[in-house]
Amino acid sequence: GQSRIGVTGLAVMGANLARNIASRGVAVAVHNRTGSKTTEFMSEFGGEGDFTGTQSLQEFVDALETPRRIIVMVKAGKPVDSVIDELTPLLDKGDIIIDAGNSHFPDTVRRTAECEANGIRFMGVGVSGGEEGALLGPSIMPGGDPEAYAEVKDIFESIAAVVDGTPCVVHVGPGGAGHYVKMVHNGIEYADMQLIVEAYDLLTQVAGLDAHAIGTIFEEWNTGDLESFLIEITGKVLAKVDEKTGGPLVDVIVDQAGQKGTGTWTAIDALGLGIPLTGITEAVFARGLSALRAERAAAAKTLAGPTPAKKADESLVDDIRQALYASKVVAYAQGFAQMRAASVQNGWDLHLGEMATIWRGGCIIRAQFLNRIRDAYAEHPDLDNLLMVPYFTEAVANAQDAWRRVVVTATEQGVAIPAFSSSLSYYDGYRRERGPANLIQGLRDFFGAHTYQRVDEEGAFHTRWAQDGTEVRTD
Ligand code: NBP
Repeated sequence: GQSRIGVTGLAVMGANLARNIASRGVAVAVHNRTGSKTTEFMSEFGGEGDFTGTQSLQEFVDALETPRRIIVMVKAGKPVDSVIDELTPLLDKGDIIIDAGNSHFPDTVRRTAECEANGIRFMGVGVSGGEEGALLGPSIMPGGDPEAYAEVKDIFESIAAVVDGTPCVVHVGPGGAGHYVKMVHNGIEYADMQLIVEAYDLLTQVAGLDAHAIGTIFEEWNTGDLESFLIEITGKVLAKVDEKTGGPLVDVIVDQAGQKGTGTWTAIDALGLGIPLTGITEAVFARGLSALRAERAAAAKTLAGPTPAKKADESLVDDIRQALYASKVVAYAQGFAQMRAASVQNGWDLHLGEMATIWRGGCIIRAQFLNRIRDAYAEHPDLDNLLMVPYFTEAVANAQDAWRRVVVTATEQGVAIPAFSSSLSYYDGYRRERGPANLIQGLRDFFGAHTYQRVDEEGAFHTRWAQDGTEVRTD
């Protein structure tokens, strides 16, 4: 018989996704540009389920029942366009192409329109969880035509991670919404990791602890509010003993972070939307700074820091935990505010509580904490900012003294904490009814006649700074 779904692109993600689908009793046709990979896949995994290995795209397309459901899991960027171009002439109206890679959402918007013009339904689907997630249960963020989604919903729900009986997949919204949400997920992952490494840095530089001791602290933190996959694996990475030196492995890993660009996309998008996204953006900048390794080596010999101060006291470790939690709340509040703004701008009608729900399992940012976010949106679907629900308002209020002490200590001791401190600045800026931008408006009016509004009168005003200094109405 014919296969219900096809997967083209059999690198680690595509192969594991195909195996996950087949493990649910679904017949899967598989294909890869380099045919030998398909042959290898079939000899290694062909016995696991109802697979049909195909060598040409024509053979692949012919192996599928209609409407055809085709998952494309190739390298993001040009390869996705190439595959769509090659598939298009072989497909019938109503067939569905599902791009499950990490595509940039504007590309998804464009591809959706291009495919639609050819009568093909296109879906951009975010898949998180790395190779293990793809095989055993990822978090899936499908975007695109809801009727197309209905054709694959049962398959997606059967392969996704499950938390408390709920699969970690929901139709996110039309067009580029799925890849957008995946992008913000990845951005939040950047912020989470940056907060973790700032805590690690303080525990090393200020508290004077070694990697193994810090690993134990993270293990303990993973039993409380911070419980999450990333905190859990931080404990494991810090505990790892290097086979060559016998010391902690982290101590011999080069301090230069890689990146594939999704954090940068998230930050750029936030700038375009005008949404303050300090946690994620500082995390991207911190990776950039880490990459300037040669410059840092020179600067370390040249630029002065503070004279090393007093020893840290006992309470520092718990202060850092609280600073990490409060900063994390801010990073998520910002990321969710960004999704809300994008939803309004694009008419996506994103249900933010559902995003928290499908991120509870399968993905890299999975955490207990997401249950709280889910509850917040269940009660207040139109919430402007997560900081405003009682649970988070109180959590940050309780943590703020510790948070401020940590920022002061780090600053005094010369330890860089861009995410901790910018999150605190965001918090302090957000809770101000009247900020200092009145002066910005005064300056803009001075040099550019950009006008200002008054607190005591409607309308737009300009002061004739260079002339007689009088104020005029300009509206
Ligand atoms: P890669 O991103 O390494 O892509 C390799 C696949 O793309 C191979 O099947 C390759 O075929 C195919 N391909 C390329 Br390259 N150019 C092609 C072209 N012009 N036409 C057709 N096929 C082409 O694979 P991956 O690591 O499995 O990731 C797949 C997607 O999933 C990416 O978008 C990635 O960002 C995303 N993702 C990855 C992870 C992860 O943990 N790795 C997690 C979440 C999402 P070939 O064998 O013929 O070269």
